[in-house]
Amino acid sequence: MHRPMFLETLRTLCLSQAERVAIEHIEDATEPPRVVRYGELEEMVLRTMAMLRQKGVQPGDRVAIQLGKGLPFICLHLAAMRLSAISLPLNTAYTPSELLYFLEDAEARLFFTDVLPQSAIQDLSTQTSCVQEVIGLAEKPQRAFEHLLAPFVGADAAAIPLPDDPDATCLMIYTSGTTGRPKGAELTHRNLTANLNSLHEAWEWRSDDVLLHVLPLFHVHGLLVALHGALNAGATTVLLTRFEPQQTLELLVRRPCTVFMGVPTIHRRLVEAPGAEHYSLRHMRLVTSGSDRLPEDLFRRFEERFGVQLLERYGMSEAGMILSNPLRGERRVGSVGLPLPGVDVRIVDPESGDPLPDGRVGEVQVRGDNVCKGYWRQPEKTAAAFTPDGWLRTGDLGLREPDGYFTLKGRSKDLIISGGYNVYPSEVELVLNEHPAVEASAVIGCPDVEWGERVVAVVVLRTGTEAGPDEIMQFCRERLAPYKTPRRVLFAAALPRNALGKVQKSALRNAYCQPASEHPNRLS
Ligand code: MCA
Repeated sequence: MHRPMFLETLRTLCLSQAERVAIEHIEDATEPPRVVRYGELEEMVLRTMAMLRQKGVQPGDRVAIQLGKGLPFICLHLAAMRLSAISLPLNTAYTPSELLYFLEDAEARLFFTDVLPQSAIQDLSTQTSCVQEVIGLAEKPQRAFEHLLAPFVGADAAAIPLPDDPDATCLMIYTSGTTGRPKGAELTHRNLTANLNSLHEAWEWRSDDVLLHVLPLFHVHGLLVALHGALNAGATTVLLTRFEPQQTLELLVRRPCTVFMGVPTIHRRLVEAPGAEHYSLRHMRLVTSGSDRLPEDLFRRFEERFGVQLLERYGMSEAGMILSNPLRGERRVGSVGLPLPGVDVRIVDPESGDPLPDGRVGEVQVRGDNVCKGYWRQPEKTAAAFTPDGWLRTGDLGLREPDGYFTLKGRSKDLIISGGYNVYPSEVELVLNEHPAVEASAVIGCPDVEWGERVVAVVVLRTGTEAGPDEIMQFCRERLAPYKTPRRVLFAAALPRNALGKVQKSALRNAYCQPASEHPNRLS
């Protein structure tokens, strides 16, 4: 039986339900939303394809997209994939030096940005050798994009066949690791489609669903789970440019919406929003939580306040969604649920690699058509990420209950999750160590009610040098996106190390993760 890939499903929907609303983009609460029907979306994607082709995009080329939420992002992303090129979404918070790394590493051919001002675009253009054109849309992105598309008609691109190789890379998502710089996870048409099919079945997506979308589009959560999920079902996405709790509650109730997806920080802000007690979300079909552990108190408070139970699920950029609590059936607090349809999950002994019996904690490993094919131009890191028999090592620790539910129990990788964003300590330490006064540094995550964890740096200064926490934070801020920048910098005479010289992060967390008032800034 022919099972269509995502782009084919979407094109069919665009033609068969041209009048249904695909996107309602709310940029400014005081203005009416920009409504795009499925037929119009197809037309815009075709014109974007024609524009990209005219700019020389060939199959396999990387098209970097650093745009805020809106139609330009969606059209460029879908059009690049339709041309068998590779969509490369980039976080809008990246600093120019971070950006340069991604563009060079991916060897992006085109770079669309509404973040960088014209002067920075000029600097960047001279610094990269691979990017053939930087297209700046900073001034009124929507209008600038329409202007860019004006000369093109969709009919010219309609004849371009859909990508025919399901195993070709169509999307690259950068993720970091415990060592070195971020690497691009290569996702294929098959990966995206497998994940959508799993979620369609597990969450019972419907064409009359209305999704309120408040997440960034440049991550798997906002892009593949939320946006693609809704498009793949022919549903309507109400796209909010920025998450704002009051506006979100208002829209969930008044629009009304049936589906909402968030990270724990977002759900907490909803529960704690002034006037939240006046809102009931009982009409909602599905409210999910992911990207970070859902604290038990939040699970309970959300249900008490809004009359609907959060559905916690677990995934990662390399594999999309892996485990989910059931839509119907027990949503077990503290558990990430059951393997999604078509996804195999096992727990193994991290040392021996042997599968472990139920109830024992080990590494969570995943296999299925959802799992990416590896990291862009990094065969060694790709090999290290998979077991010899083809399972992806997630680096997360967990156990399986006898009835099949999985519970996460920590991480074997050095990773901080703040507000649903992954922060890799090694990346922050590399920057800290560039500061002339820094002899050594270690970055840890300290528990935080609002953000899950906060980034804290412990720094050893070179003898005879002086630097205060503000100076060091500023140094980081200039080189790292704000969410990676340490919120606190503490000083130590030395870092605790094991016999092999490895910094003992757990000792640091025990020593330093305490309320700010209990810490002097310099410890000896
Ligand atoms: C913003 N800031 C942050 C974060 N977000 N700092 C640490 N961690 C963060 N996550 C900074 C801002 O730059 C600002 O810094 C200050 O915090 C206050 O910003 P605020 O306005 O309160 O934040 P916000 O803009 O409202 O953002 C909070 C947020 C956002 C809505 C929770 O972080 C968010 O959308 N998170 C979701 C991330 C996500 O989608 N993750 C999925 C990836 P300053 O004032 O100093 O400039 S993981 C994934 O995709 C996997 C596959 C999965 O399973 O889902």
